[in-house]
Amino acid sequence: MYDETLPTVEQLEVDELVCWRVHTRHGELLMTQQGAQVLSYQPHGEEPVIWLSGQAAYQKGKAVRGGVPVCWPWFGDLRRNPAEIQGMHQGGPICPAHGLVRERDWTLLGIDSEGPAVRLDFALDTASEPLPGWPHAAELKLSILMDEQLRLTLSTRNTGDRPLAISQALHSYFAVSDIQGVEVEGLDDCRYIETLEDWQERKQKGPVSFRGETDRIYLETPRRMAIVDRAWKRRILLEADGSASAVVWNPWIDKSRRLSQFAEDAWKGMLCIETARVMDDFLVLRPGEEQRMVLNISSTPL
Ligand code: TA6
Repeated sequence: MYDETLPTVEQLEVDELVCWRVHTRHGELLMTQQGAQVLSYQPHGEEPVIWLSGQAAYQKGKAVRGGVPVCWPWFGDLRRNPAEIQGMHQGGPICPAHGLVRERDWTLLGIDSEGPAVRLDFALDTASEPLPGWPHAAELKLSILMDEQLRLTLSTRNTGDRPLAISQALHSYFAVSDIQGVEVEGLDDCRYIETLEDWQERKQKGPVSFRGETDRIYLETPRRMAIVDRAWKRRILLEADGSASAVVWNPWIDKSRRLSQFAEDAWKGMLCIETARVMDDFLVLRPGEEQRMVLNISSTPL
């Protein structure tokens, strides 16, 4: 007799990409080998927690819009990174936004079920699979554990003989009822960089609410922050370890028109909160050193 409480993992092809659909008694997850990218995550009986664009393209070498792209070995525009990180790049013009690994296939190390939970482990070894313009040896791993929550652990080990300077982010797209009615709790009194106003430094007062394009880098962030969504009567809780910076982004109306794989009104239903190591919170790894960044995502009723 089939025991429906046991998890199921199905490997499938979505257009050009190898994907896995994981179904457990808690919810459903879809992820792809390209970029070891979580694409969607929905607890049973709830609205999706992780947002995926309705115009997502599943093509080799093109990051899928939505889910949790991994930004590494730099976040954002390389030229806006600290000099130590810029110095790690020794290539010519090849320096795409958000680094070099979200458009490459990672190696599946394994899929394990632990009772009602499922864990998928991926790795990318830059010694055996060099990144263009970034001639350094590192072992990058992402572990995704789905039980009643979703836990992502991104680890970097410096397998070379010189220090590594890296900025990174789990660029999580969250699904919201309407960005105009949600708030982000937990960032009160945090310093942030207002990238839309000449990268000036500001200080957050109270919860973050949204009345226009928002693209802020918060610094000295606490372990816990939450998206409060009164219309969907839920709070999405983010708990981070090994990260003291976070990016809060919504493109709003005008920027949405310039984004690929993004419907004109998609800005209303999504919000990025990106658990990061950026700006003065970037990673420095001695030879042989490993550092981890953990993000635990859960949703609770309001
Ligand atoms: O994390 C915020 C951000 O840097 C925005 O400025 C916007 O560019 C977004 O990332 C999406 O970047 P992408 O390269 O995925 O289109």
